[in-house]
Amino acid sequence: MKIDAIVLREIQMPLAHPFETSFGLTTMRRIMLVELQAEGTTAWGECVAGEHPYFSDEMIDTAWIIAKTELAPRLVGVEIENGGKVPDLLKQVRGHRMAKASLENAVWELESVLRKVPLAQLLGGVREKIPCGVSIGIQPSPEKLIEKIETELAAGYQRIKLKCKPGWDVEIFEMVRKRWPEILLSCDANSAYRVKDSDHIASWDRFNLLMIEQPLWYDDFYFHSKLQARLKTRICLDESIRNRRDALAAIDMGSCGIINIKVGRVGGFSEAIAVHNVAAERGIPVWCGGMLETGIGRAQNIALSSLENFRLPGDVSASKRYWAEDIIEPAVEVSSTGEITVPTTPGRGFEVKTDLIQKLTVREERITK
Ligand code: OSB
Ligand code: MG
Repeated sequence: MKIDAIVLREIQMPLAHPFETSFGLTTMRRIMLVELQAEGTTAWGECVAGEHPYFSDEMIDTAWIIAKTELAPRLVGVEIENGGKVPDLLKQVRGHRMAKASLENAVWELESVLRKVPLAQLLGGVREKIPCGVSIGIQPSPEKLIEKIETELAAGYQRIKLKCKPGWDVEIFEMVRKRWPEILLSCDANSAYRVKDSDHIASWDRFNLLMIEQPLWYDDFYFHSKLQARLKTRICLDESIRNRRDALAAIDMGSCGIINIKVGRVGGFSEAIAVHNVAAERGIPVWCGGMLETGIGRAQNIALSSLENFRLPGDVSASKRYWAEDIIEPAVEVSSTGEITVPTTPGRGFEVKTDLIQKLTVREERITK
């Protein structure tokens, strides 16, 4: 495969519902899309870097400059055998995993189109349907949270994840468990706690949570292993896991019992598959995280979630939870049993609405040889 041109685009889209985490509130998304023009066809990638370097040290503007000046020039005009060869072409650049993933994933998509196989199959997927959960942001009031949960459960979602932080935790879990003693429930702190909060976090065992996601520092394994030793509830690591070696270290140290895989956070499909495999070998289940993606990233998350060891409901949910109008068609829909059907047509399995993308574009750059 030879890429003729790579087009970077920044689109801006308001979220249908503002999303609040322990690190801040998002109302408007600025998203870098990557379009590959190659072999008479096109393929797309989405960069999950945020508007600010709060979730990770990347943000859309760093991803843009790195993609433009360092990554895209290493891919344009060279013969690329398949998506799995991309990490090697980009390895001289350290870090910038979200920027790398947007390009690598587009190459996998291109390969799936040219070979006329579904992207899920190319990645090694085996599931026809994937189980879906939702991530519910911190709400203006407990009452609003209850309403949200009611809506999502009625829609069929199989697992409710509550964003939490000091001051929005035990009282909230208490209230939710009183109302729904049996549902699959988890929480995600996005690193809002410290070692001194260990007793407090240990008291959450009584809520029978499926997992506690990333309670401590975003770059830590050691203190998570000390905390995990005190808990019955499994810790799930998100931010801390950057690659396969991190997954191995975290599992061997007992830092977690579950791993959230975000393909952008680990630098692309190749590394995501490697994390998936090493977790599978050690009996650690994984699930697919979300980063408020448009349909392009969402479709790629669905494909990834079809791999065998994605055993728990992911944060991959319906387009309408995020966007008034998604940039793919059909929009991603979730069945009344809380599942998404994995497409069986070649490529990503959803059409990209190029006219809509053009309307949403605020900057554009074309990289050729
Ligand atoms: O930690 O999983 C996270 C969104 C932005 C940044 C970090 C996270 C999230 C989510 C949203 O939880 C998941 C989704 O896309 O619905
Ligand atoms: Mg998380």
